[in-house]
Formats: sequence, structure tokens, C-alpha cells
Amino acid sequence: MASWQIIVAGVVGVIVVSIVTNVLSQVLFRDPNKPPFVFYWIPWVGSAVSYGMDPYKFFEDNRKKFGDVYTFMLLGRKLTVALGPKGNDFVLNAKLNSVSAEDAYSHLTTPVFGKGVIYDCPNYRLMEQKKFAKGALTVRAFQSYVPLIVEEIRQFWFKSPEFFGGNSDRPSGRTDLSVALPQLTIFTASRTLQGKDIRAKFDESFADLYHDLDRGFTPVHFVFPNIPIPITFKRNAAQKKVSDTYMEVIRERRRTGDLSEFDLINTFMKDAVYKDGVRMSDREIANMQIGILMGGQHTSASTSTWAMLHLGADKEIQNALYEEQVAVCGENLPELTYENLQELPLLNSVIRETLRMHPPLHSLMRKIRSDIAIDGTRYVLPKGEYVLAAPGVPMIDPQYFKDPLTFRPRRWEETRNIINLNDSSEAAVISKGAKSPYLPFGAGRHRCIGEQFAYVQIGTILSNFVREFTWTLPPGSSVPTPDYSSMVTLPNKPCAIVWTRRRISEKK
Ligand code: 81H
Repeated sequence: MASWQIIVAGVVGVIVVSIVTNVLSQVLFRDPNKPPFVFYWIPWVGSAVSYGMDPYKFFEDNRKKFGDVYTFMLLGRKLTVALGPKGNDFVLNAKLNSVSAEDAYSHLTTPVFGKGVIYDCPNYRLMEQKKFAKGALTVRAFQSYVPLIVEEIRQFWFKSPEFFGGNSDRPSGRTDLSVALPQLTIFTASRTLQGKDIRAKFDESFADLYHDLDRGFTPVHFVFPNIPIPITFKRNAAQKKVSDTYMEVIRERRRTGDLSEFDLINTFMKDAVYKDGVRMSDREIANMQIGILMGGQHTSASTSTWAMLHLGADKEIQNALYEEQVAVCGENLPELTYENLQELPLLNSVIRETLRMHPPLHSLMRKIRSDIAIDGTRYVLPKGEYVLAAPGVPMIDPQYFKDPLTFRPRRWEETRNIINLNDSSEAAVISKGAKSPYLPFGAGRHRCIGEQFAYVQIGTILSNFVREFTWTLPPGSSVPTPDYSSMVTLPNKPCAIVWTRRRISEKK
């Protein structure tokens, strides 16, 4: 045999032996104190392909085999899924000394957001950072945001003839929402949450830098945070430049002393002093802004895209949204206000229903810090493994939501159709406890603080679209299937709609 043949035979031999050993160890050793294990052929890789392609199918198939609690291998990590409202409560309300979100997410988020904030600090720091941010997200602030969002939407239509026809000479057209809505989302979020000066930078260099950050915020970087590819180097360079830019803005605002806008930069500059007297540094305030914008960006862009697609497929609801606005705001539709948004129940049901079917995050993970027992079972999960909550599973379970795969915003008006709850009032369904079957914003100490902002932002965007356009999906097409391969559950591309400008067509 030639030497290359010996090498090939050796490599094949090692692979075969490791697969066989792995299979045998799964079949022969079953620890009764551990949850059932999802069988896999390839060591390390485990169930990555079936989980990664369609996590909901994976969760459901294995729930049929094993029940609500089981463990699977994912790229070298052992994750224990805990399904259903009880599972959500187990993971999301687990004690601080037994599980940690930062140990699960920091590899992913710290290179993008930067040091000292979110998951790159002890949890007690994060709790206070959330409190600082929450302190900015008041009714007063939201009242000031709605006109700013409306202004951004107007500018977007007129400056983006490629999407919405620009001036009135193109009253109908076709638009890819997966391109248009992320742009509109970043303009509206940066304008409101970070101010005019930061917003202005998105017309120039900032958009490209954020694009480089986005490309480094993927499941690939979740598994290999520092994989030596150009995307990683660009991510690192962009993090530094974006963070430096926020720091310059902070210094400039401090110099002029103008902290009058209701944005998060000003709030952190004024209020970000921890209980132990430590003040957040400019660098930390800067990195916090990256985290907040990244958090709001993917989730809101995805949700508004899904909502627009479902509305494109449902003319009845689309028209009803228009009629609802006419009834609430008046025949000539004066500019929308924050108060109006509170009086538009169908609009809010559309967002709620979109989040029920398409919560942006399908898996919420925690790393186990000290062995934990699962109540009512003999299972003990060891330190170093992971737990996984999938709040989206009960949200499409017919046990809780009748006809769960149908987009039907009006189900939220008829709480009788939301079945099998201890307390069948809507308030119970959307309550903040982790035992609710409806948790698109999570629960517990890591619960999302962006919920109210998301409703304001998405609500303003959707209502202004409804005022200005009617739209459908392209003839013969239906709402796209989900793509689980990016950081949030996006609709598969293209996300095309065919639109007609409302006022113009009505005048004709
Ligand atoms: C993605 C995730 C995942 C994505 C987990 C955590 C985050 C996040 C598979 C986020 C996102 C939430 C966040 C921010 C900013 C911030 C605080 C939190 C997964 C599993 C988990 C895919 F298959 F930490 F990054 F494993 F953005 F300040 F890859 N993002 N977030 N944004 N708004 N709310 O939680 O599936």
C-alpha cells in the first residue's frame, strides 16, 4: 500500500470507530437519572441538522417520542429541552445560581456589542442596565417617538422610489419587504432611541458598519465566535468604530449640555449610576447602544415583515385596519399619535397574532452552573450542560390556541377561543408569568424590555402603510415559510408584495 492509502485507511478507521463507539454508548448506557437522549449518528454534530432546519418540527417529533423533557446533542453541547408552560417556567425562572444566560450568549453577543454590558458583566449589572433603559421607555418618551417615526416613514417613501414609487407618478409597484423593512426599522429605531445625530449617521458610514456587525451576528458565530474569516475581522473592526462613534456623540452632547431628547443615550448619560455608586463609563454606555439597537433591529424587522405578509394575504383584516383608523382618528386621518395607538385594538391584535405565529427567537438557552433537579422527575442535569426553552411551541399548540397555524388576529378579541387555560381571560394568556402559553417576550429576569417600544414602532409602521397603500402578495404566491438559519426566524426570501397607493387611486 502507498503511504496515502495508509493515511486514508487510518482516517476512515478513526471515523468508523468513533461513530460505532458513540452509537454503542448511546444504546448501552442509559442513566435513569437523566432525561431521554435524542439518538444521533455523527459525534459532536449530533442533531444539528434536523434542529437547525426546522426546530419546531424537531421539538414536536421528539415530544411525541419522549414527552416534554429530553436532551439532544448540538455541536458538542448537550441541551435539555423543557417544553410547555411548565418547561418555560423551569428554564426562565430557574435560580440565578443554577443557570446563566451570559454563559450561553456572551460568545455571540460580546464581540458584537462590546465589553462591560449585557452578557459581558455579572447579572446584577445587567438587571440595573435594563432598569436604566426601561427608565427611558416611558409614556412621555413614546408620545415623542410616534411623530418621529411617522416623519421617518414619510421620508422613506419619498426617498425610496425603488420601494414605494417615490412621488405620486408611480402609484403601484412591487417591493421586497426583506430589503425595505430592515432599513425602515433601523431609521426609526435610531431616530427615536438614539437621537437625531445618530440617525443622521445612518445616511452615511454607519449603515455599512452596522451591516458588518450584522454579518458577524449569526449562528455560525454562535458556535465559532472567532472563526478566522473576513466576516469576523470586519465585525471586530466595525464594533470598535461604531463604539467610538457613540463615544464621540456622548462627549459632544456633554460639551453642549443638550440632553433634552427622550433618547437612551441621554438617559444613560444622566442616570446610569449603579446602586454601589459606580457610574457606567462612556465606553459601556456606547456598547449598550449597540446592544439595544441590534436587539430591536432583527426582532422588529422580522415581525413587521411577517405582519405585512399576513396582511397582504388577508384583505379583510387589512381593510378592517383602515376602517378602525378612520373610526378612531377621524375621516381625514390626521397624523397618528401614541394615544391613537392605544385605541386601535385590531392593530394590536395583528401584532400579537404575528408574534404568536412568528416569535423572533425559537430557542432561549441557559448554561447550567450547578446541578439542577427537574421537579416531578428523577432527572438531574449536570453543571456545564445547557437548558433550552422554546416559548414558541405552546403558541402553536392546539391545546392552547384553536387552529394555531391560521393567522387570525380576531382570536384575541374572543378569548373563549383561547382554550384550556386555568384562567381564560385574555389578561391571563398574556400575563407576565412564565406559566403562560403566550411568551413572545420571554419571562423571568431576562424578559424583554423592548415590548412596548416594539408595539409603538411596529404599530406606527403598519398603520401608516395601511393609510397610504393597499397591498397583496404577488399573484399565485402565499406567505413564505420560515427560515431558521439566521439569528431570528425570518420569512424566506423574496418577501414580495404588490402595492397600490391608496389616496391616489381613490382620487381617480
Ligand atoms: C438565536 C438566539 C439568540 C439571539 C439568543 C440571544 C440573542 C440576543 C440557534 C438578544 C436578541 C432579544 C438580545 C439582544 C440585545 C440585548 C439583549 C438581548 C438561536 C438561539 C438563540 C438563535 F439555533 F442576546 F442577542 F441556536 F440582541 F441587549 F441558533 N439573540 N434580542 N433582541 N431583542 N430581544 O436576546 O437558535
